Amino acid sequence: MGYTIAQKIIKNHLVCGEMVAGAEIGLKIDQTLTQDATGTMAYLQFEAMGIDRVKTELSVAYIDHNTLQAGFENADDHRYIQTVTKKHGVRFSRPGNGICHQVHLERFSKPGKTLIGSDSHTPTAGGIGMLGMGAGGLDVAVAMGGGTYYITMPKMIKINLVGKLSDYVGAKDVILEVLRILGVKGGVGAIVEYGGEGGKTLSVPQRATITNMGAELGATSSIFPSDDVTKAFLKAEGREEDFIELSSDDDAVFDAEYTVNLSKLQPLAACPHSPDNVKPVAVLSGMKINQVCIGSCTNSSLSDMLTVAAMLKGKTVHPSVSLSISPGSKQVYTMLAECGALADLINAGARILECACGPCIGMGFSPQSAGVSLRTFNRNFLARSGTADAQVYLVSPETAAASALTGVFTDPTTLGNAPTVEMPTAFKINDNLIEMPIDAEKMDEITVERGPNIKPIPIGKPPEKDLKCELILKVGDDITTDHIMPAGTKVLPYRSNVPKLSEFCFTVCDKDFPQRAKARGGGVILGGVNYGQGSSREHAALVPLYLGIKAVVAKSFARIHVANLINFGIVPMTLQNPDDYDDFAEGDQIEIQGFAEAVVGANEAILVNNANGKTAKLNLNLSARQRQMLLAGGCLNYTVKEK
Ligand code: MIC
Ligand code: SF4
Repeated sequence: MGYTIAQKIIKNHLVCGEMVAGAEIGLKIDQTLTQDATGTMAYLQFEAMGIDRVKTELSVAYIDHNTLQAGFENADDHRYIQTVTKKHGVRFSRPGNGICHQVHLERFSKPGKTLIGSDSHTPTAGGIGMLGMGAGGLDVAVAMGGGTYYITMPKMIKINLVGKLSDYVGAKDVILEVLRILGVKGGVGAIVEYGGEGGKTLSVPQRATITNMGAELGATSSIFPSDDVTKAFLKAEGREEDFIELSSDDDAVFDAEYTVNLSKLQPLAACPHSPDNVKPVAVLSGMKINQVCIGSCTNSSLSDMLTVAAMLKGKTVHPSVSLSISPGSKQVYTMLAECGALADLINAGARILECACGPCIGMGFSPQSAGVSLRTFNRNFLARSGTADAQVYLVSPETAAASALTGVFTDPTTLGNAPTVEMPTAFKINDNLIEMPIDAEKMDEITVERGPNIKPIPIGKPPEKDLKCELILKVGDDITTDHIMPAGTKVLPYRSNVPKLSEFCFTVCDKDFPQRAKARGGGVILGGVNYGQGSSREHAALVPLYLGIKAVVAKSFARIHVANLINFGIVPMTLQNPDDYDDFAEGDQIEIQGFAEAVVGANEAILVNNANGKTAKLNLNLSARQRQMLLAGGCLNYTVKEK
């Protein structure tokens, strides 16, 4: 039996475990990346492990999320990351160099290699045939120290692309179509491989748009073959030597296969408040809009920007629309400026932002009250934009530009022929904003600078025998990490200050949650299906830990979040019978009988509702390693103990 692309990479990096879907496997990680909103924690954890130098082939720290700097906090964190990385052997991408995934794709990603990043959109690198996975900061810290990265061996899903994209239909429409078919849970426990004749017609940045949003499918990763298109991209980036050819074997076996006909695709939009709530732009056409934002790690490549510039050239953004544009990297920005396209954007009335995440993570540019915002981003979760009642739609750059000009939802295919935008044969290469680390023998010369915003990390405790507490919060299906630990301008500056951050925990769902949890000394949270989807932010586990949460009981969990819960010693249990969910209400006094035993080895425990006498069977299917970690009170305790 042959192998899929991902199976080949996994096989080459397998440290332990069997390559059988559902089994835990350990992988050697070649490269890591961090961004600033998760990086501070990751490097604090790396320091706590007491390892001098990173042991990966390459580790890069990016500054791209917390760039508004409305107080000293972000600047302090940036300085901390800059100094700690210089000391320990990590390259530092300075603020102004661009969004981690875009820069990594341009300058560092390599087909056939493994990459983990403390950001859920790390599978962007799959566009170049690299196995990129999002992970919690602690897992990245362990990998930087040369430790193994553990995942559940994924199933393999194949998406056959046939045909060719029509004018004004973009890569974003491809992934929105896949989201329409599979939904936000459709990729859980799987790696999505794209292929077919249609795939060959897509450029690396287009492929990266598609693999980037595999995160929204809940997939472990997404990947394209490495072929002539990949080679041309690497050559244009001056890195032809990084090319290797990579494709799946003819007799590779997939667990599921789907076909998407690119020729038949039309412009699509993900409607509020979920990336899989997809409709054709044509049916929304005419709806009044207030804001358009173009950029983010999904759609900020040079070709995206040039397409938008060509569509706006000589025209003016509609008076009722505010348009923001954030190019993905310094490379994109410089090339836009040098060819004059930046002037076309400015002239048309676009508000040009720095090359960073910006509005995507609620860092400014929040829409007006109840405003309709069209964004080329990847997430439209409730309140992520910073405006609680905003209506955010995810669209392609083509739909965004067309609508920015008319002031209403506009199907760009009604505009006639699209401008032709060619990928350059040579990108402008200048890595002057990537700082190299100091040589190992000189590392003592570096003093790591820590601002007052950096507070100690909460540490978990081993589980109690029988847990007796309150059901402190009950939430529904598809709870995202943006519900658990919101981002945005007011909250993000505190990513290294858990006590302060805790004031915002779950406030999107229940503004009294933090006070209640503190007053009661914590308790248990009850969730629905796909609990914790979205971001890799480990703060969605760390902060509940700080507030005294001992366990989360849910119908099912999202991959990165469940790993983060275990890393911080919060026990993730599933309801054996999902219908039992209805027998429990917020505020009920509950017991989990056999709590510690379930962690030690029994796969089951009993949840008892002391308010109405009802019971529910709970499951805890974990690997031996995960059990040890929970018994130690989390990964940090466990790693230190193992050393
Ligand atoms: C996001 O898009 O939600 C983020 C911000 O990039 C997160 C990381 C974070 O919360 O810092 C992600 O995707 O993992
Ligand atoms: Fe940044 Fe948005 Fe991409 Fe997250 S999804 S890395 S916030 S641009």
